[in-house]
Amino acid sequence: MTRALILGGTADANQLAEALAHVGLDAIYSYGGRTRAPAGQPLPTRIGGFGGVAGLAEYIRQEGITHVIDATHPFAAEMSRNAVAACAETGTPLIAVERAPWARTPGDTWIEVADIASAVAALPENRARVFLAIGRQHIAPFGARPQHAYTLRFVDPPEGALPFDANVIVSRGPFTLDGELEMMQARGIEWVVARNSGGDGARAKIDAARALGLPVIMLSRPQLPERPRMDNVADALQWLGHRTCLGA
Ligand code: 3Y8
Ligand code: NAP
Repeated sequence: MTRALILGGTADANQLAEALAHVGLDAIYSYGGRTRAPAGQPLPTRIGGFGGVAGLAEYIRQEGITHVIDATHPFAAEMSRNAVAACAETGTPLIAVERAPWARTPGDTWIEVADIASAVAALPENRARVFLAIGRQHIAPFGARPQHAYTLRFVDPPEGALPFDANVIVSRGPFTLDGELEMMQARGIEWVVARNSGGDGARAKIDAARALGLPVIMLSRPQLPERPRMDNVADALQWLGHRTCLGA
């Protein structure tokens, strides 16, 4: 009897949860507990870490999980690595729903960097108006360049002081092209720092930067261990042995 664990927290995971609930498959949706009020799901939901590889392996055994679907974000590298290790340890089938990275298109001005330190180093010396669209967890290193006027975007209001003077937009996305164009023009944004998340939920800022001729410092994805991958929810459903109702 199939009992699936969805490692969630993304638009893809939400679409998968809708589809699994629709076909009545026994599944649990898991959030890491990063945001104060995560979106509700049509499946039983758990929130918070498992306690590393051992904790996830124990959870799989105790809950009788038969399949794990890693539908986390491409930058949720630790969760993805733990899932590979725990599924190997327990002999549990694992699949990753992993959307393709955004590809540079004509008109894009990207500076591709491997890590946050390189992103900081890629900023200009002279004061500029910089939109840091990389969330809350990894912004402190930009404090090394206090000459810039930063705009940050968080899912939840900041707790306590920021590591440097900045203007914060609180919004959880998904974002629209018109909304991004309006925000960037109103704030006179000159540089954008983004992660190559892929998917549609956050690509509007990339399209807006292209339309405005702005440079984007683009953080490349972390390396993940090899694991079976699909780039769409319909295939993941079929992997679980269910005819998809998603038009495939
Ligand atoms: C808690 C679940 C949906 C899903 C929304 C997607 C789209 C918007 C793009 C920008 C970039 C960023 C950030 C972002 C995107 C979707 C999707 C996606 C980027 C939620 C969610 C959780 C999180 C965690 C949060 C991180 C943060 C990253 C903001 C829910 C809304 C910047 C990633 O405050 C914090 O600690 C936030 C942490 C990890 C990265 C960071 O380091 O700060 N996502 N995002 C999940 C959990 O607890 O398990 O609250 O409902 C999900 C979504 N985030 O359609 O409803 O699918 O990719 N999320 C990045 O790309 O750099 C925003 O602002 O342009
Ligand atoms: P991460 O750094 O890869 O994981 C750190 C630890 O958080 C994991 O080892 C695990 O703790 C716990 N964790 C992460 N995701 C979890 C999940 N879905 N269910 C249960 N525990 C989880 O993770 P992250 O990058 O902070 O991402 C956290 C969540 O936000 C994920 O759901 C991800 O899909 C979502 N998200 C992240 C980004 C991003 O930019 N990173 C963007 C959009 C959405 P234990 O070791 O204790 O098990």
